[in-house]
Amino acid sequence: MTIRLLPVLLVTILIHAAYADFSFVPGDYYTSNYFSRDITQYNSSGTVVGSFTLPSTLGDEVRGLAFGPDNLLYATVVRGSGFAVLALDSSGTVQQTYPGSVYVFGNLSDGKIALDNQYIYVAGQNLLTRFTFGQPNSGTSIYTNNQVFDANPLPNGHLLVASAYEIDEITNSGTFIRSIPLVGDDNAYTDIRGIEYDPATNTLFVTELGHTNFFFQILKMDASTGVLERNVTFNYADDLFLDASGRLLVGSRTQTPRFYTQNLDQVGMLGDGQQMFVTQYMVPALQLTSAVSRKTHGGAGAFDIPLPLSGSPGVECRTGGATGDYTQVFTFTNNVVNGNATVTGGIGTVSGTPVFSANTMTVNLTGVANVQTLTVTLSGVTDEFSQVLPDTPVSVNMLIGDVNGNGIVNATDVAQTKGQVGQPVTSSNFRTDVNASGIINATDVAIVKAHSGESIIAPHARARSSAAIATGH
Ligand SMILES: [Ca+2]
Ligand SMILES: [Ca+2]
Repeated sequence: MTIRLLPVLLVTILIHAAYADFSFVPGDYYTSNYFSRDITQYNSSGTVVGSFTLPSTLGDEVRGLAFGPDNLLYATVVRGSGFAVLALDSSGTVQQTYPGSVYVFGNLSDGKIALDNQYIYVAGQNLLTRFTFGQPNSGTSIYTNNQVFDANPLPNGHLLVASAYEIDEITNSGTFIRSIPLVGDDNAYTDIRGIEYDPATNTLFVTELGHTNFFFQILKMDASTGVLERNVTFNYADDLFLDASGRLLVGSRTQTPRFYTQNLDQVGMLGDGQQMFVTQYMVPALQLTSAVSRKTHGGAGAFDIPLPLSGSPGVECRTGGATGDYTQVFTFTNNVVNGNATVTGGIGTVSGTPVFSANTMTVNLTGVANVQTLTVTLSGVTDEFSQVLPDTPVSVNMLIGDVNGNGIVNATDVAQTKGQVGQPVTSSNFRTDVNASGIINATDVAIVKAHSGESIIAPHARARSSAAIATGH
């Protein structure tokens, strides 16, 4: 008896362990479905990593999902002849319940939810219900039409709302602004199910069940004019979500959710199995947070010269050896996976391909000339969430011997270097180890003296100085 039960027990434990990790992870996707109380979690690669089942005491089904500005997951749940919006934390504990009276069980596509910083909107039946954050009993209908299926807040504080045959822009209190026509197909929407809007490109995406010879469409449209720019077929396409990387995730009544580019080319799928409602936990924006010029000083280790991202460039005062070699390390908000670096100002070239490790990108440079401003431009840097950094230039002033970093090499730098001779190289004096040998000695003093008179801030002085060096005077 025990032997026969054991495998079953093991399988149960394994499944439970694999799905016990339901949590809120930046970039992860979350889905729900009609006729189910499950919320499924997928990692950013689209693999199922967790799930949460709503206790039946809290609702009959989970429908629309959206993350709020408070990082809680807002879920529309069917409750008998009405519904509720539950604000769930990452353990699935209900933090707030917003009760509604609309019969969202009445249509499989009902219950989509959208949020802005002030309100929660739920589409269902012929109504758009609006709640004020933090006020559970604030539910009020702000819009009516023939089968209201989706809403999408806009940057201007308005929202787009989709009924089965119409898309309107309204204020957040429901005042009508305009209708967006469909210009293309037969100039008429047929059974819209979902909408999504990209303010960056003013593009509107629409799913509709469609009509004869135009079934199950995903439409890409100009949001100002309604002109249809492209359409593809996806059976029972329904809820749409524009993810952090700009890809469109589309759920379906009968199909596994799919990813599309904004040009509606399919580029992947989400896990395995049909899911209707889709969303993503927010992702931090990809930004460059710091840059340094790094050199290893023999046995004393590596030391970094900060390269400010704005204002006056940092000053690299150390020698680059016979071939002018330097290394720059860039640090970002998120883990980065690829990208390019090129010299776009000054004399020098990028050597090899950049190295990516966690949230850093390391760029090796060679042939870097002295007494110049060098600009390295990062392009196409992409993070683990497929977000791409805009082209970003970072400049450094190359001035060997400028140990105090004021843009000119003079007696002050010589004196400062002399003052450190014989001292161990530390984070407070490493700039005086100008040849990065790991010791500060007469060689460093001699290098600073040899470059004395050179300047990054006075081009005329630099020209004279170079000429003097060239002629040996
Ligand atoms: Ca100086
Ligand atoms: Ca040295």
